[in-house]
Amino acid sequence: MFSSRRTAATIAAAACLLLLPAAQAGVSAAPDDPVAVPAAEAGGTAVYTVPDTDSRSRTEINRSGAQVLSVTGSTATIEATPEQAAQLRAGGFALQAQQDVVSALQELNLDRKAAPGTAAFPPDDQGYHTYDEVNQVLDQVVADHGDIAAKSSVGKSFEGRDIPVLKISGNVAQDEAEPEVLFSCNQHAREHLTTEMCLRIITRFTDGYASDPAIKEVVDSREIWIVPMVNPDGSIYDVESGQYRGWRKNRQDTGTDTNRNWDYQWGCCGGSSGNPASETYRGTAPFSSPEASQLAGFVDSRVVDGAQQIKAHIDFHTFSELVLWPYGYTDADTAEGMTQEEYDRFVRVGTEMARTNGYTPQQSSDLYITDGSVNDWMWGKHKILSFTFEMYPSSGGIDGFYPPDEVIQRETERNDAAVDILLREAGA
Ligand code: 0X9
Ligand code: CA
Ligand code: CA
Ligand code: ZN
Repeated sequence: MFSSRRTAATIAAAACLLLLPAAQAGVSAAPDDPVAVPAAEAGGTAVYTVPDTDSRSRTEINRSGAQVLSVTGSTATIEATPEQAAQLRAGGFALQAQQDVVSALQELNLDRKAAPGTAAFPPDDQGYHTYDEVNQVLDQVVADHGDIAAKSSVGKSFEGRDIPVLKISGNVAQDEAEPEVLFSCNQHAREHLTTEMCLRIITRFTDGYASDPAIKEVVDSREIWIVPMVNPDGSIYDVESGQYRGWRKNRQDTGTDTNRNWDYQWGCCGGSSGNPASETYRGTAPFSSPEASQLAGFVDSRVVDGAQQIKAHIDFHTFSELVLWPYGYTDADTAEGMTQEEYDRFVRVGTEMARTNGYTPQQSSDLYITDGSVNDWMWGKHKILSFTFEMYPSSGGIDGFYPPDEVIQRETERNDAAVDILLREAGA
């Protein structure tokens, strides 16, 4: 049945569908059967490394419908169907096959002792928080620290879930004239380590408030907004079967890449796809995805007396260990809405943050062109000093999205100093 469904799918749709191992796609493979259908037969995607790429060629790779997963130096790791791989090879790219995605996921799921019907995250990854657990943490933080923490919602996801936001500040119930800072996580479903990053920020600034004068100083002089799960539907979908699915997008029809759906130069420049099956599908219109639209509405709502209160922002992603700044839609440093002086500030702050965590700082289009991404909108519309962090690991295939829960503490603490720098810079 799996193969007949596969045959019925278009090749393009298969790129997405086949991220689902058979056992969790609701089809007939036995849960204890780890044998993958060979990728070529399946028409499924595989992971390849590609040497000697630059931002131009990586944009070209994305335009073929394949997807750049990570970049280390000039070597890109990409995910492609056999057809896309053949096309890229014909275009002169030296693809080296690593592993097909279905078997990579099956291997990973076996390694983490995942099985259908087990808890949402596999038994070995219980350190990660599900949507319900995120809400429990937020509720507990508010119960313990109601003077400095307040929970609300930026709005509903496509499937109708609240997208929670926590505010942390002295006199939290008042809207005070203090620089506001936004941290957002988990736009991409499978990037679960980012949710833990937002939770780390929350616990550090609430648990540390009473005992750490430096923390108290920051909390009393800023209003910090944290959205730990921008894409709850996708995040839940990725884990709800008990086995990881490798899902990236939201759950609207075949999924929109919310990080291509922001209303700034939307779809302008070949940095997103118009094909609904693509992993970088930009949606039917700017802000057609409720998740991007609701988060944008929240940011718009922080304009008070004509002045945007949010001064700085980090959107956390995985992976590649990068600090990225706008614009993503163009290779140019300066463009409409970005003077040389403003660009230089991004370079200065981005480089300073990267020195503390060992990431590589660069303009986001140095990775590849993206249009409709969150940072371009935050800066282009609101002049918010907006960065993307691509967290741990520095390289890898599909497994790069699923580091074992043992690394959560180390890899989230790693960004403490960078987070502090951004909070400082919001007052500059
Ligand atoms: O492609 C993306 O959306 C981000 N990479 S990921 O592997 N997490 O999907 C990078 C976005 C960088 N572009 C901008 N920030 N403009
Ligand atoms: Ca305050
Ligand atoms: Ca305020
Ligand atoms: Zn991402």
